[in-house]
Amino acid sequence: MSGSHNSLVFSGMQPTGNLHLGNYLGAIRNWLKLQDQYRCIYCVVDMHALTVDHDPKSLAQATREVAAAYMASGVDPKRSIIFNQSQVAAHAELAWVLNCVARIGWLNRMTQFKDKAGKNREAMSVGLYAYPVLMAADILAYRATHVPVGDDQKQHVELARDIAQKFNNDFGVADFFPLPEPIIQGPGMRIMSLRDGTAKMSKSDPSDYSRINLTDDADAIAQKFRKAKTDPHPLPEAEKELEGRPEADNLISIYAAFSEQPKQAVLDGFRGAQFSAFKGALSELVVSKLSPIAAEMRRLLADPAEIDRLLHKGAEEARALAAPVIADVRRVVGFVG
Ligand code: AQP
Repeated sequence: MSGSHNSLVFSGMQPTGNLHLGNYLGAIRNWLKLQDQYRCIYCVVDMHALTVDHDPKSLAQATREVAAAYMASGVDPKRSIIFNQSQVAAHAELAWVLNCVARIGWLNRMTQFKDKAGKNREAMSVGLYAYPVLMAADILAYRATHVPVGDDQKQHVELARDIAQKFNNDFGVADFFPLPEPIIQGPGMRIMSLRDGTAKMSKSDPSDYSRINLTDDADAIAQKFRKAKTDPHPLPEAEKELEGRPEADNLISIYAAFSEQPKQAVLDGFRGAQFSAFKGALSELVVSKLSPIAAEMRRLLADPAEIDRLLHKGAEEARALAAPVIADVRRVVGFVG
């Protein structure tokens, strides 16, 4: 923990549709146990969803789906704060101040922007470029100390630390913001696409066969694993031999993550097996873990008014926590009133 700040966990997910296995293993699943140790805030970051083309007609439903996925996976709205970002103005207000602290050179190093923009950099929104600053504001508005994320978001949490440090230095307010630490756990840190073992599994991949969605039924899951890209060799005996075989490594990692055992233990059980046999076992395991979550999501989504009520209540709690921090920021930077 940094400085004298109380431990507090913040994390979020964008309502950009198609929540998948990577989001679950890399993020949500790790959030659950943190509820036993910390005060936790789990946000649906709908303002981040505006950074790429989005359909206003589906944003509300996508927001409710993410909230339902949190709760169906075991995030408890009685213990943790669940809300959607746009209901709490502190995020946007602090993001502006932090935009004036962060340096362009720092943002230029962000690999997620480079990946998402590709060759189309000039045509991207300013919001996509500044996305990591809004993420820093999400975290710092609550003086959060710990941020559980997948491996792909580690660089953004490190940027949030740099921004916090520079704010503290620039304004001569040592320890004003804690330096948040990423929490990245387990073999599910970075799940790759089922079509290409070198690209991460992503909500926005145009191919639905690249990912297992949390709401996929048993048939869809089995079919996607059957069609998942592999190589012509049988499964190896030792973990080291997975090097250079990204697709095999990914499928073994998914099995390891869901069965909560090391990759070597999975290989011990399947050494020398053909992929077809392994994929059958993998489908069964994943279906057994995801189908209760999908069923609970469907139950919750049947009552959207109740989800909205919970998000409202969470937003009220979040506003109350952020209010003193924003008041302090206003004073420190010299705003009147
Ligand atoms: N493939 C992944 N493996 C492990 N963790 C992952 N996460 C995302 N993809 C993987 C983790 O999920 C959390 C929420 O991510 P997000 O919604 O903020 O967006 P993202 O990281 O950009 O995820 P996607 O799925 O790739 O979404 P799109 O396609 O909309 O950009 C984060 O903790 C992330 O680490």
